[in-house]
Amino acid sequence: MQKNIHRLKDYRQPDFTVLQTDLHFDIESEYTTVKSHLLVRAQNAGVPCVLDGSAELLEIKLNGVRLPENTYELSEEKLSIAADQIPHNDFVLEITTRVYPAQNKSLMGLYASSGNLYTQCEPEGFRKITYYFDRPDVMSVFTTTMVADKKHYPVLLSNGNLIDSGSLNHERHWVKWQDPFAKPSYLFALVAGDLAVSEDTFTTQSGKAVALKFYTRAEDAAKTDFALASLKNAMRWDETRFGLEYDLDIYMVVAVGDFNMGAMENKGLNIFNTKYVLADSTSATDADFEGIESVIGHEYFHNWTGNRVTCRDWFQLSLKEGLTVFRDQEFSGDRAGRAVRRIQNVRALRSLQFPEDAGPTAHPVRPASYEEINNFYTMTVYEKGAEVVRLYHTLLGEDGFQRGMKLYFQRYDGQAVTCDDFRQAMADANGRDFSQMALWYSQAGTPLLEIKSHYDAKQRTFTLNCKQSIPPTPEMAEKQPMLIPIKIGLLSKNGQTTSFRLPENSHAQDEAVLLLTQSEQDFVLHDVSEAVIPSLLRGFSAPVKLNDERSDEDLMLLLAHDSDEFSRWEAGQTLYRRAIAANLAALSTGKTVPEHALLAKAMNEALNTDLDPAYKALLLQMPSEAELWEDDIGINPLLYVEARETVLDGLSAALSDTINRWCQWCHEQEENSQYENPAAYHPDLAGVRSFLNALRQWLIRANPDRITDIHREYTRLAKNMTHEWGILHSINHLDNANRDALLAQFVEYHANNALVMDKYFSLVASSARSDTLTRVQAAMQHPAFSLENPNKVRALLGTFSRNVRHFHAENGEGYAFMVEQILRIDIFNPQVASRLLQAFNLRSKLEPKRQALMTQALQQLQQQADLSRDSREVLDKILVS
Ligand code: B3K
Ligand code: ZN
Repeated sequence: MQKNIHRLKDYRQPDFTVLQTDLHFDIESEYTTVKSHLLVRAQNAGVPCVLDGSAELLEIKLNGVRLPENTYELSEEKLSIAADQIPHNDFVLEITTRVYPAQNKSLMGLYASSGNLYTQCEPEGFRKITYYFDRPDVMSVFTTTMVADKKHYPVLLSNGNLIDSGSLNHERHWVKWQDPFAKPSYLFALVAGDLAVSEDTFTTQSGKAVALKFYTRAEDAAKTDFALASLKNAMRWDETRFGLEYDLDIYMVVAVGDFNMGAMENKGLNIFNTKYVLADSTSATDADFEGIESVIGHEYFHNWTGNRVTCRDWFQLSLKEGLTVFRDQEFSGDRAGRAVRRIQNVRALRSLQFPEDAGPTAHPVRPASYEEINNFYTMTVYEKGAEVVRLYHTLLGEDGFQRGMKLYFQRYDGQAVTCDDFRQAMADANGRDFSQMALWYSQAGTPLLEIKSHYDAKQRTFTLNCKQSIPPTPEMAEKQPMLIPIKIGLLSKNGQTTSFRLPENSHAQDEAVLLLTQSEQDFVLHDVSEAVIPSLLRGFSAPVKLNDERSDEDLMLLLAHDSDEFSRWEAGQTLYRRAIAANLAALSTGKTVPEHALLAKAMNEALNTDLDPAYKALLLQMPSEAELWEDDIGINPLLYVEARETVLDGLSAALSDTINRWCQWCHEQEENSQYENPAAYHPDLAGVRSFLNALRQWLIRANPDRITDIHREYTRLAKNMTHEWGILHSINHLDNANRDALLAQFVEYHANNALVMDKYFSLVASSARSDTLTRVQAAMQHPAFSLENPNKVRALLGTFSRNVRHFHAENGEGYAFMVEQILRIDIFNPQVASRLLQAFNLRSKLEPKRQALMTQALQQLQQQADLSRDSREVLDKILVS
């Protein structure tokens, strides 16, 4: 296949715009006929009219006249009408296509799931439905008429407001929807089927009543309460924090079990993966509830950041995604536990985005080129993009940031714009020069920050010497220094906050944001009364790696006393990292691993405090293997597993009494809680349960024979999925009949609940047991498993590919197995296949033997002549790395 690379620098304004789009869907059981009526305006004279599309074309008319076949060309992905056919004035194009939703397993365009029809158009799904200028800078108002069988498709939905409906005859009915807001085709949506609705209303701050409607299968309707409440919270929050109000009379959410990602922000008609809508505490964990709140918020916030102001082209994807992730993170933080949420976000960034930024598919927040845009819905565009938005917030403060947002909406409402426009609005609203911020959008790779400090007792100054470097990435070797805000504080040797004075100020302060703009800079803090310990990069004030020279003792002091909760937690993480590195060094040279008694003592003290239990749960989480090896080469992944596990073994044995005591405490908190139903989701009890689940892991590690108690506990607590999950997770690695019995019981009980079965599949795939691959293969035969369902694939195969021990098995069977599955999936769902393929990103950094095995497995894919563009792009990058 010939490579078709799209480049940011080649952007050109569209040759045609659409003034009005009227769509007509005639839904039959086997196929749907789509008639599109477009009022088109040429922007440039004398050019052919090129539309994107790949659907079966039945007819094309221009100004009411059928176009003869010799006046247009139809290729695999385009329809091009000859320039001499294009009238001078606005003209009408009528295009008729036929699509086959039941055969569409890519879950892009119009597809069927359990007999109902759904669409997914972002980024380029609309072209699978009809021929169109399928690019985000072509914005049009849409009407959508749908005609379908009354019995099979009683519910017919599209964007905007329902303006008309009627009966055609006994069997068929029709509806007409109108969306008053101009939008790009990627925000189009349609749903047709037999669905139940759960309703509520929301009154906006200006007093407008908005109908909220959640559509699900009838048997799931009772599980939408939490999502509905989350939506109302999100709507209120956006009014209060950002002054943004909803703009239509109706907001619909439709839940579907077959969906490629989490959810989709189509104007007025969000389509959601069931995972982010349906929940009750017997089937969803507290973390699932929190996921629902954040995704419901995310899609709602897109209504302004994405829909009202959209992207000029797909290179600007982070304009809407980074900003909207920032907004959903702030929403979750304001709802409950700011520090805990921040740490969770940083953990995800480090274990998923940092490795991406250090691997073969590394790309800037605004990519410079792509072959398949679906490959760029990444942790970099989303999560690093959100960190970049957070930088403005750190630099400007809440008020300055909000001034920037206000100007952004004033300037660009109803337009398709770029990341530069956003940056300019932030700068102009605050009279700042943010030109250096452009580098955060154009340079890939995680900056490395090195900080050394020095106290001068005579001068009473404390100097921080800061250096930055940005590693080379596949598309860019040389990098320029970026603007890095470093938030700092100082602690005395007994853990007290110590104030200081910045040279430009006359007053003392406890905290400051230092702006590093060059490769190396000294920051001198004055009036520092004693030799202090710096608390660095507070709140994770920039997405960088910090290489610091602070001693273990200093970090232990920070772990005990730092008033910044992020930095306090981070001190523990750095200590873990050092301990694991020490074990790795010992294991690689055949020595006994060290004891880490001081670390055990420090952790023990940190746990025996009155810190928030959710926070303590995070103290117990060690950095993942992916975080540990990302800068190494010649990696033997199993050694990292062992190094990490031996640290855990040592600590869990040393802390056994403390762990037991806190387990007991957690149980009491729940039993004595004020809630009528403590098993339900309550943010404070969720914190207690997350602590308990983290403790359970340590407990079973130190005392595997406690599985009998655990079994009893399971029977008592099985009415709450967070407990069920935590218990199963803690014993999932044991080669023990009890474990098998519990897992079997779990499957039997939940066999009919697709979302809970996903949990089962991920337990099977994440186990450390030696028979894991065999069990994964067996699970693929389970009636609840299907390669065509992305949730199932992610739960079983996605989880397996992150199971370091088994994916990287020494004989290469993990690699071979995954390649075999990717080959099968790629045929019908390239998006899911290419996502799985990214598990192989480590190839060039592996030690020679594993590298050879991985390469050999990947060659099988390379030989596949009709591999999808999605997988081919990723594969090529992995193989040249
Ligand atoms: N905007 C969609 C993502 C579409 C992904 C297409 N591969 C969901 C979101 O970010 O809200
Ligand atoms: Zn989004």
